[in-house]
Amino acid sequence: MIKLYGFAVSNYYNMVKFALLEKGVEFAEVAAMPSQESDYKSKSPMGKVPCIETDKGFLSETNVILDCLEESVPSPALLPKDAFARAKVREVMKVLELYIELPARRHYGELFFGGPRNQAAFEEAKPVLENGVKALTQLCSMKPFLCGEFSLADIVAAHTFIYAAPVCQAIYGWDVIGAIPGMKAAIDAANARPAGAKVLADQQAALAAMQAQNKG
Ligand SMILES: N[C@@H](CCC(=O)N[C@@H](CS)C(=O)NCC(=O)O)C(=O)O
Repeated sequence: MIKLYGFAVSNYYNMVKFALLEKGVEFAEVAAMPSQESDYKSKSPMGKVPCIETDKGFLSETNVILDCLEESVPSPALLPKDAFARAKVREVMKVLELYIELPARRHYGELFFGGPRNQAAFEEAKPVLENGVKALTQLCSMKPFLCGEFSLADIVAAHTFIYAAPVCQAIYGWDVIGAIPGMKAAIDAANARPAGAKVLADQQAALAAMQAQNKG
């Protein structure tokens, strides 16, 4: 049985969990935090969350894990059959990661962990995010999901904006989801799926527990 290592506050972890649930794959969740200790790095070489353990070994990097799942469990499909259409979904996933997730993540310390204002990030991240928003507006049909049928792009979007949206609101006073026509409805529809709702409920419970622990 596949083991999924990580924790339910991690948005990358939740992308993999969402895909596993959508595909009806049996898996076990193994609690793990990012770590530079050699034991964890023997499983996930960059020390990041998530990684999975399969009967063939460990695998890290979320988009790689998602691709491996899609190839090893093709049904129900989370990518279109046509090669070009598949690539278009991956193009959207790449934009979400490089130009929404990563610049927004530069503010996580300030927003979620009480760190100081990252002035360099404040100036540098916004233009990257704005370009990302334009690219997504251009690329996504939103009919009704990002690339038409429900796909990995919707899973990645739901769990990218889950933290990028509060970051943009708090740091820039900017409704980043509202800036992309159709994005809110597509994310709401993804989160309303049984798999999406389960992942979101677990994420919210884990986040509340983490916040309570940090206060106490
Ligand atoms: N490129 C990695 C990024 C995963 C990632 O950044 N995970 C976070 C938790 S949400 C983490 O492990 N952070 C600790 C670190 O960056 O050292 C992936 O796609 O899986």
